[in-house]
Amino acid sequence: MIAKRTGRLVVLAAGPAAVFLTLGLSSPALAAEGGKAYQIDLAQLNDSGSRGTAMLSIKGNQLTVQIQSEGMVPGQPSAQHLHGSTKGHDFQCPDASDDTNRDGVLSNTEATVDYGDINISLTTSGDTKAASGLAVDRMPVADKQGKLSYKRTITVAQDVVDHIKDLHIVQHGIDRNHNGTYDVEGAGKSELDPKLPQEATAPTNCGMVMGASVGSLPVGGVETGGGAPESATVPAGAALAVSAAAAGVVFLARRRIAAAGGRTETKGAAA
Ligand SMILES: [Cu+2]
Repeated sequence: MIAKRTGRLVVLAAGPAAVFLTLGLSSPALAAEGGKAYQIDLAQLNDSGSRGTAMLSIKGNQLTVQIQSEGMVPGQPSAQHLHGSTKGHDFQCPDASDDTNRDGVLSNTEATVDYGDINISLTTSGDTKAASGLAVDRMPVADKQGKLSYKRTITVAQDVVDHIKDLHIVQHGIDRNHNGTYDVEGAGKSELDPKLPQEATAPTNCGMVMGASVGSLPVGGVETGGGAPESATVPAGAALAVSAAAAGVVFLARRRIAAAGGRTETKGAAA
């Protein structure tokens, strides 16, 4: 029975790892160093067409945020934040039904009902306080292809470490009228700051820590084929704490795959 369960874990782990390889995010081989890593898939809001993958890696009180997204507005800065609560409130990513005034644009204010207030502003430099949420001069800019890459390590408070799985990444900035820039013709002024177009502050994507709501499977950094993060969590401590026997089975199962070209493991994986 253990073999069956192991098979599933191996299958589950293949997806996220593949995504990371595709997007080129470096995997933080944190397992051996006592850290944790959490993957986030960013899904579009406002029919923006943007998508991406992110990873939150924690070691002590150092949080490294990596984001790779595409389908962003080319050449424009994207305000981006960790939204949510570290006090136990369960926020989540919104959907189109949160456009409560039915104007066709999901504004930040409307979406906040679901994804919560800004907890950390993911700026490129300077402070990361919530108050810097609209510091667009310190936000990453998408390239001509609409791709955005971000990586920064910041020191966070213990409540963030403890509740990292309760936070979500949100990137902002849409191009409603498809003219390649943020302007008021697209969707009027922002409800947050009338000096900014709504297009600059409306959310373009959102992502929650994968598996956070269902309890993460501590697959652990055991022979993960390059150390890419498994499903949601790669808790090093847990990897060691999870029965060494189970970890051994994962290891052995994978060796068996390698040895038998997958044939031996097929039965377990399909069960
Ligand atoms: Cu935000």
